[in-house]
Amino acid sequence: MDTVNSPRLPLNELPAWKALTSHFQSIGQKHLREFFAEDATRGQRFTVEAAGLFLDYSKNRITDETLRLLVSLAEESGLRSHIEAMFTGEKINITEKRAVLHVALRAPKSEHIVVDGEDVIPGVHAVLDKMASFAERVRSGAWKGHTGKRIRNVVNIGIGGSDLGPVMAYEALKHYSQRDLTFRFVSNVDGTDFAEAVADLSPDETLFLVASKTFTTQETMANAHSARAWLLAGLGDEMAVAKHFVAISTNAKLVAGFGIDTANMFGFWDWVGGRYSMDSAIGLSTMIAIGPENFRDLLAGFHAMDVHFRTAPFEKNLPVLLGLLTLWYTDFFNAQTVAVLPYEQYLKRFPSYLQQLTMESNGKHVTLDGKPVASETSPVYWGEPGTNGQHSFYQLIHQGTRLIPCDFIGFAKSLNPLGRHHDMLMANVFAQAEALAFGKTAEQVRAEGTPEWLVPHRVFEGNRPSNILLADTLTPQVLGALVALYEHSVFTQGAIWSINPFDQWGVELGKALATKILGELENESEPAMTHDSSTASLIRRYRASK
Ligand code: G6Q
Repeated sequence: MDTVNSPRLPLNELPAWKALTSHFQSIGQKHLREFFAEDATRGQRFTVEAAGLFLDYSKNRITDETLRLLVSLAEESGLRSHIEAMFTGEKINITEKRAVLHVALRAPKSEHIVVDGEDVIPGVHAVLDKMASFAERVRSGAWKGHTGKRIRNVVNIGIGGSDLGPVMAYEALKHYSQRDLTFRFVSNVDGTDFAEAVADLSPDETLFLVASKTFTTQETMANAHSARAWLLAGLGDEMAVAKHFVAISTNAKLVAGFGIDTANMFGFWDWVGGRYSMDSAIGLSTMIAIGPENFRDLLAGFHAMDVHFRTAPFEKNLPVLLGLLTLWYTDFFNAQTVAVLPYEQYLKRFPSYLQQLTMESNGKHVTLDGKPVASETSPVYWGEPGTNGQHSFYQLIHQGTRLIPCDFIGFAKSLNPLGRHHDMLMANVFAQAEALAFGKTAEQVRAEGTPEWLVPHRVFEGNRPSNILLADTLTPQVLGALVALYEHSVFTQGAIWSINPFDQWGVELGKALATKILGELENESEPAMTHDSSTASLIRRYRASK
């Protein structure tokens, strides 16, 4: 509790912040064309490589001095001690009084991390071993359903952190998945999600993984009960539940209450936040899909980035640099969003995954000591896989009025080599980043013979920053490193903003109101309501027409 709570000057009173403010006045408007013209080695110098990921950050509106000041800001904010506090199990999630130890989920057996007097590492490996033996039984067909048939379909029921990681990882690593198994992910309380997920499945070949840390989440419990009813309607025997349902949870009592044999429960701990849990038992669907060995490679990738984050000097530290660059645009250029643009079809759900990781973590308006923040916090993250976005929203990134820093993600090799496709894909990554940075001047447009009236429309101002992340191939290991990179970039920003990236009080109010309103929607007689006039009349209108 002490490290993150130790008194610190407000962000905008730190010497490095003040220095950055005046530094911004001098270079904020300078064009990337000038930066590159002044230094022929910029494209080689502003790069960093770790855990199988290469980052070219040269197309950012920065100088060596910017980097020096940003690194000083990280130092003055106590980032170094925050990192140590996380890795050593201090209760840095102060509003929930919890340690934050997703890094323990991928630590080797030889490590020791003690929380409340107990080394957590043996427990982590015990769960991984239990997951592995279960996953192998499902994959081999040794695990049989109630009627003796092998499992063909795996349906993960969970929401938020208990859904977005598993579905992203399944899609990202589909190339490595066992193809005679079908995977579905049900999250939304909208009954359509469940109905469509099981429409073509047979209950006797279907295994449900109910993924819920608390086992109280309204959406997940509603879907789990509907799944139970669907299974029983098909198989007609309560005993079937034990063969077709397993739970991933920290709440053994409620799991047993649901009728799931707690021998088939995979546990985790209160120090794993939902959005940081895809490498815990919440990743059981991933492990069944890709197999235990590939899952261990995924963990190894996470761990490699963890070690880098903890030990590399800040100026060579990939997550620290990524976090600092994001903060530079958010707080000094007033950029409101970041576009994440994976040029890899398998990463199609990566932007949605990142939305939760970044925005639920750093979308905060008060500091750790409860005071209003001194600057903007998390930008909005969004994106689509390339090249699709190019034919839709890239227009705004190139010629709109907003500054949108972009993270491009690409791979040297395709998992599905097909003629010229991969060269075409990667040519687009490099071309987009080049076009964004350098644009096209009016003189260049005129020189092409463009009539004068059309010239303004065809000018690209350029000076739009981007990062390019490259890796060799999308392997489980690389995916682990990529996710850990963003986790620690979020951590870096949170530490500097002096906010708590590990709570999510902002999701509470809507949940509480929905519980109250649900009663009013289902009430037989007209309920007495205390809502504002808009909410009350919407409820009346719905009641009348439902
Ligand atoms: C993530 C959040 C949230 C959580 C879901 C599901 O960091 O805490 O998205 O993962 O609300 O919670 P359960 O796993 O408890 O069902």
